[in-house]
Amino acid sequence: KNANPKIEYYSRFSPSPLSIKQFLDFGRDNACEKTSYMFLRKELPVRLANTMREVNLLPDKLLSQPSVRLVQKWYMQSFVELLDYENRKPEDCEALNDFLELLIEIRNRHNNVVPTMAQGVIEYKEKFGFDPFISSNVQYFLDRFYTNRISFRMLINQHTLLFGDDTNPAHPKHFGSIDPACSVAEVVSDAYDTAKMLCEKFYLDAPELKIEEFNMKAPKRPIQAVYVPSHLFHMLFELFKNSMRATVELHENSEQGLPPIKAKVTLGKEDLSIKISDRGGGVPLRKIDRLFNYTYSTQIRIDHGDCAGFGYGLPISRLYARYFQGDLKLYSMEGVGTDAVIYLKALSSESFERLPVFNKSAWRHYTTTPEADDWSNPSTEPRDASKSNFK
Ligand code: W6P
Repeated sequence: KNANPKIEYYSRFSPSPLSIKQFLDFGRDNACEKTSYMFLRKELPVRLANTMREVNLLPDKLLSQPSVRLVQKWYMQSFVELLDYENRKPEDCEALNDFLELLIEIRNRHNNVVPTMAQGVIEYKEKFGFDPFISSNVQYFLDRFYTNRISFRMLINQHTLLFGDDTNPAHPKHFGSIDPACSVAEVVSDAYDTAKMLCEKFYLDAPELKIEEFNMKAPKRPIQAVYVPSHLFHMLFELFKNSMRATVELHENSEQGLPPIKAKVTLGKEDLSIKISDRGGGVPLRKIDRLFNYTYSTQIRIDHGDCAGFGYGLPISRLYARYFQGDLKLYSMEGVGTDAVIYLKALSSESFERLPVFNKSAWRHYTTTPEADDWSNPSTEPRDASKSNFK
């Protein structure tokens, strides 16, 4: 099915996950461009091929949508272009320079993968309607596909930031995209400010922020993480938009003004946790899963322009958290409000990339049909005792 036998070849390798510590140590200790080149010219095709095999397992009705085809074309082109370097020696300076240029081109080519895939899901739904089996397949696939994309861009960004001549003047103490002393509360506050501006533009008001810290490891010291600040910002910005929207919409006509959003940053032995709490009225438990569902979130958008809920924000934020072995969870109490918690690993040596692997188990997810549910359905019909319940 794959026109290119190299996809088959590279997809047999599993991706090699790196920890934040490894990324950092590599960038810090006189990073070697040749080493990075040697690693990436194999690892990038491996990660692309693993994901391309999985794209091919999507249901035909989805795979045949024009936007999905377009995304497939981008992946194939990038894959083929990377193979040009299979036989170019790292001692060849020109190879190193061309490779770096290529990475930048590939990054640009893949800029719109997320909205384009979303378009594919919309096209599919318009033609064939909502199907729960396909929807759970799509969920499984997109979580893996977008995680792969996050990881792919992480690798490209590290290489281009460390070895390109556009060394980041804004952040001289960063190593590539990693800040070895990322002040978590500062990122919380930046993300809040950005969301606040957006919120004020739409609603002419925004709730205040209160930040608290609890550092179990070093009491009273500000909490720092070895992390990718842009990832953290992305997650927090998304959470603030949601919290602000809920707060403003619930309290629009109330006298007391808006209840503040509270942020609490804590550091323990194992976890660095960030909780964002709003008093926006909460979400019933039944609807919480939907907030992370791609097939669900592709329909309800537009109405609020940019302020909150532009579709894929929450599911992708959770992928960012999980990418380095953390998580993002929502705890809501309907009628009151919502706590959103981002969990990160406290130790950079434990934050390994969490990467999808294309194997038999992944394959089975796409090819087996779900069995009958083994929990009861709520039913209004009284049970007929004359008929056996054991069908
Ligand atoms: C809400 C819904 C939501 C989603 C994500 C984060 C915070 C909140 N608050 O009411």
